[in-house]
Amino acid sequence: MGFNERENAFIEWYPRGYGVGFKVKERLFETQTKYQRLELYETEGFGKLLVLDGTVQLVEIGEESYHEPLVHPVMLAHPNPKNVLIIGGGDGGTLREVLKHETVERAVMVEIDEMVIEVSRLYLGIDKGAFEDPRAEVMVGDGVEFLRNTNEKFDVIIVDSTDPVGPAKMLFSEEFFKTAYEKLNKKGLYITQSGSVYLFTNELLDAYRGMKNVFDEVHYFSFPVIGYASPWSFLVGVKGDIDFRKVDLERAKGLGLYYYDPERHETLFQMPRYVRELLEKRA
Ligand code: AG3
Repeated sequence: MGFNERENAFIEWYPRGYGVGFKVKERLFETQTKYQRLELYETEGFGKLLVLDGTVQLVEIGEESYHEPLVHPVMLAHPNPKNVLIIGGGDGGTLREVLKHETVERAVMVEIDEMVIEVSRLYLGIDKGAFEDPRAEVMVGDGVEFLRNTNEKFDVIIVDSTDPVGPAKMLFSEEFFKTAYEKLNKKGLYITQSGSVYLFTNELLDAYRGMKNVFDEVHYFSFPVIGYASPWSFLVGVKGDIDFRKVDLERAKGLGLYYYDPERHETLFQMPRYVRELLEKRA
């Protein structure tokens, strides 16, 4: 797991020996935070690489292939998202994309690991000033606790966590989905990344079933993400009367999108046949 001296590459090993790697130009640094091992590299062809506990969080060149599908489909399907909550997302990429929406009055981000915010702010800069935006409120804390205790309600809740295994597991539990449902306004959308379609299929199906038990409607989609074992899956929970299959193309103008194409929103829902069959079975 991790940096490979012989290859001069960082390689993330997924289950069944499936690897995703990047040739490294420079090892920028490595530290053990209160919660996890954090590594930062300069890669040969994809800019900086951020790694947490041996798993690729993002590569600088291509990170939008994750942040765009995580943020814009829900933001554009919601009729008027004003109050947005982000759980995780310490690098600031999700916050940056959320704040592109003019409807947003307040975006709260709750990240458990202060070091991720610090390191990203200082050495990565993909937040592009989002942390300083007056509409942003950045908090360090446990997202599960925060959501349980807040009196606030949100239009959109975005979970930008690590994998559905290990420390973030709680974020994929039915109990947590229930809390999230309660803390959404009458009409609201919830989205979570839910792992590699091929390599975390069971975790994905478990999360899908949990969400099905809680939300009024659940949608699955996947997207080819640069840096992860693609395709990557996302799950959307709907509360109230919102059609996630339709997005507002007017509001999509001016977002400067590169990967997610709102004019082809329906293509998000393509999936391998066996995944459709499994999801139908779990429903
Ligand atoms: N959030 C982590 C997605 C999970 C990646 N998993 C993996 N490589 N095994 C990304 C943080 C970016 N804001």
